[in-house]
Amino acid sequence: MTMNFNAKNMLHSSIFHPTLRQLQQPNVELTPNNFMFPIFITDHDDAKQPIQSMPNVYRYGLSQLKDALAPVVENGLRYILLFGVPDTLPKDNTGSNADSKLNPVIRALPKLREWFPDLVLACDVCLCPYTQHGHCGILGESGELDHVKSVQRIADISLAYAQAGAHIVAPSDMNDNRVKAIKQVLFANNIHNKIAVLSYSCKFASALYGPFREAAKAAPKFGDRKCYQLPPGSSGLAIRAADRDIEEGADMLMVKPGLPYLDILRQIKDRHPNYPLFIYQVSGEYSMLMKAGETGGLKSILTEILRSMRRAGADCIISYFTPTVLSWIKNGEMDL
Ligand code: PB1
Repeated sequence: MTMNFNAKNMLHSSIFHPTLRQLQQPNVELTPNNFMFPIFITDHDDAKQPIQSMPNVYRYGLSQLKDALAPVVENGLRYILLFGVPDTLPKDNTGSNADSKLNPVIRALPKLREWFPDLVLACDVCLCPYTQHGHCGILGESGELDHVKSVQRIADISLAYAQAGAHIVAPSDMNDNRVKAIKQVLFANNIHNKIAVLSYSCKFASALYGPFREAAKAAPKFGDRKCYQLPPGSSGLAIRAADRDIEEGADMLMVKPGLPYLDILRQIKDRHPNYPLFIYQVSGEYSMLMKAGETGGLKSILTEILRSMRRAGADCIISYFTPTVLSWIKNGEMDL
C-alpha cells in the first residue's frame, strides 16, 4: 500500500532514539557554569536559620558558611550571590550598615576568597535590608526615592564590596543610572578592571518576591516598589532598561523573575547577544516548585523549567535549587 504522505512532515524519525532527541535540543545544556547560588548571610555568626517559606534554604552565620558551601563547591559550584541579612545591626535612613565593617557580607568576602579561591563572589547591592523603611534607596521629604542620594549610596556600597573582595557587584535597587555611578566610583578608585557589574536590568515589580522578603527581612514598611521596579506588562521598558545599562557600562544583564518572563529573556538575548544574560528564578518560583514537588516529580518539572530558561536565552540561572541541581549533574541524573 503506498500512502500519500510528505516525508518532510514526518517527525518521529528524528526523535525515536534518545541520542537523536538530544541532537534536536541544542542550547539547553545544564552545566555548573550555568548556575549562580543565592545565599543569605546573617550577622548572628553561629546561626543556621531555616526560612519557613523556603524549605532547605537557610540564613548562615559566618561560622556556618564554610561547611554549608564546601559540599556544593565540591559538586562544581562556580558562582554565589551574597545577601546580607542584618538582625543585630541597626537599620537607619541611609542604610549605613550596608557597607559598615560589621556587615556580614563585608566580613565574609575575604574568608570566602581564602576558603574557595576559585569561587566567583557576587554581591547583591541594595539598601532595602539596611533601611528601616525597607525601600531600595534613600527617601526624600516626600517619601519617594531621592534619585541622586540613592544612586550615590548604591555606588558607595558597591565600592565597599569590591574592596572587600567581591568579583561581581549586582545592583538590585532599580534606581536609574546606578550602573553609571558604580562604574564611575570603581574607575575613580582604579579597580574598575577587577570587578564586574551584573545589572538587575530587567527587574519587574513582581508578586513573586514574598519568601525572599521574609528571608532577607527586607519588605517595604509602607507602599510598594512599583515606582522603581518595571511594570510586569512592559517589554518596552525592559528593552530600554537593558539598553541604558549597557550604555552605562554593565558587563552582564539580568531578567527577573524567571519563568513568567521568558519572552523578555528572548527579546533581550536577541537584542544584546554579546552580553552574558542571567535569569533569576526568584523565591516565589522556588516555593511554588517545592510545593509542587511534594507530590513527586520535582526533578522532571525543575529540569524542564531550567532547560526552558536556557532555550529562551539564559546563560546563567540564579536559583536556590543550585545545590540540588549540581548534585544531579554530578551524578549524571539530568536526563534529556
Ligand atoms: O528571590 C527573590 O525573590 C529575589 C528578590 C530580590 C532580590 N534581589 C529583590 C526583590 C524585592 O524584594 O523587591 C530584593 C530587592 N532589592
